[in-house]
Amino acid sequence: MMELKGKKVLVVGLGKSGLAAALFLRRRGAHVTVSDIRSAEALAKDIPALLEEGIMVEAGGHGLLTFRRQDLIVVSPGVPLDTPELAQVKSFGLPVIGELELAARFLKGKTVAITGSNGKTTTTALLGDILQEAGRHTLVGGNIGVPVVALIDESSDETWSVLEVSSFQLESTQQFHPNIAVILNITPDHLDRHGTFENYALAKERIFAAQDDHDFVVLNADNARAAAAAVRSTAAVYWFSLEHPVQQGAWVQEGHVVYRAAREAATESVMPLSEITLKGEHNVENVLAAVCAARLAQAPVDAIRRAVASFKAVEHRLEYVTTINGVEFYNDSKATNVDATAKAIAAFSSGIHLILGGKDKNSDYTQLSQLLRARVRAVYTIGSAAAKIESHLRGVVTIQSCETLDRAVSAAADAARPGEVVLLAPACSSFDQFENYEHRGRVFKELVNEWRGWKVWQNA
Ligand code: UMA
Repeated sequence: MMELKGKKVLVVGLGKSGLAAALFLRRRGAHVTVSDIRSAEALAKDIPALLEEGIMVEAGGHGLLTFRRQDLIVVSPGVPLDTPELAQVKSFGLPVIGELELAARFLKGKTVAITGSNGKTTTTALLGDILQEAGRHTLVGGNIGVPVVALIDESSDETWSVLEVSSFQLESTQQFHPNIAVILNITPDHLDRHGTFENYALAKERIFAAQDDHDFVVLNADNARAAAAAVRSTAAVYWFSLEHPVQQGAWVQEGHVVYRAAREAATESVMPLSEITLKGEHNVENVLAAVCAARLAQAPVDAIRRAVASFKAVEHRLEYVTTINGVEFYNDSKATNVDATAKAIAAFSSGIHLILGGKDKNSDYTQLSQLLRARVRAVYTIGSAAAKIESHLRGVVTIQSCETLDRAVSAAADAARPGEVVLLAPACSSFDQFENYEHRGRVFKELVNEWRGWKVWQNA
């Protein structure tokens, strides 16, 4: 375990991860400074508590000197590793690690880590429920919203930590060593940070870089880039597939989720697909991945079945909001890339009124064309990506330029007929108009409820 007492540590970024990391490091006796590009006013709510703990705060920018006077630098996931300050200190040989790597060095017990371009939060929450149902002491954290460093004090040798890990977090890992690693899928995302798809995919593969042959990696046999990772893993490879049986792992057979521990082992029936309450084929994939990881963690089949059957969609992930005059409203604000939006569209057969847009991530929206033609009645664009989306999709589908979410909700709700669906699955990040995707999803739900009030008033 790493010695922190008396060490000078700089934490870069004062969001959720930075705050949790700074407090943890201080409690372990380090001399901690936090540096953030946001102004002191913007950080005002956190500064007093930090100063009280004896943590120094640098606000309004990163000073080169602050970076140099340290023994260790811990970066938040949202901070790119190629900033001039980090590049310079790395060239001096100063250790730079991410919050996940720091946490992993202290977290006790066993770890399952789940990554993927889409589905990781749902799968993480689901696996957490399964292990809990199986009677394990379970902790859930990571990209799902609870920094891993905040789990350390609650962990013991008996703990199973289920961690959602992002490419941002994995990029700065060194010894991070999950007992079970899951890659759900790899499709283009975050190209603005990683530059190329291959760089992004290689960051995801770091999830198994420190594993050995006592560990397991669970891969999606139906996703070419995730499956291709198998050759570079030293862990035992397990598979899941919606399309065909796999040698060892989980798949769908005659309307049931089934699992096989090894090629020679018997195939176990885990549960009928009809008991899965989550919507969309992509969620069956998430269930298959969770089942496979849960069996590898030796959770009994009946506990898995109970937990999956009672699992409700996580907020902002194809979350059912309400039905107004026969029109269903779904909030998939977490669909922040093109692939996630494609999956959300595929969950409905037709009659979709789709709200698209936000901050572009260098994405190719033409990839949605086929699905839009087949299932979507109209697209309502919002945010700074609107013009690009409109130019990519011109002639494919009816597009209404709405600029803001409130206008898009009323335009879509006005146009939708009974039996149709209004779907927020924007394919973009939210940072141009909202604090984050959660904020965007909450505003969407409020607007839908206002719309309901308006309709009730009109009909009165
Ligand atoms: N900052 C700097 N310098 C920089 C860049 C940013 O000081 O060069 C500062 C910002 O001013 C801000 C802070 O860094 O004050 C933000 O840090 P952060 O972006 O790492 O945000 P956290 O609040 O710590 O949240 C992070 C994850 N955010 C990102 O990866 C962008 C959260 O995932 C995660 O839930 C949380 O840690 C706990 O683990 C969110 C996310 O959007 C949900 N993730 C991406 C995704 O899912 O697509 C990867």
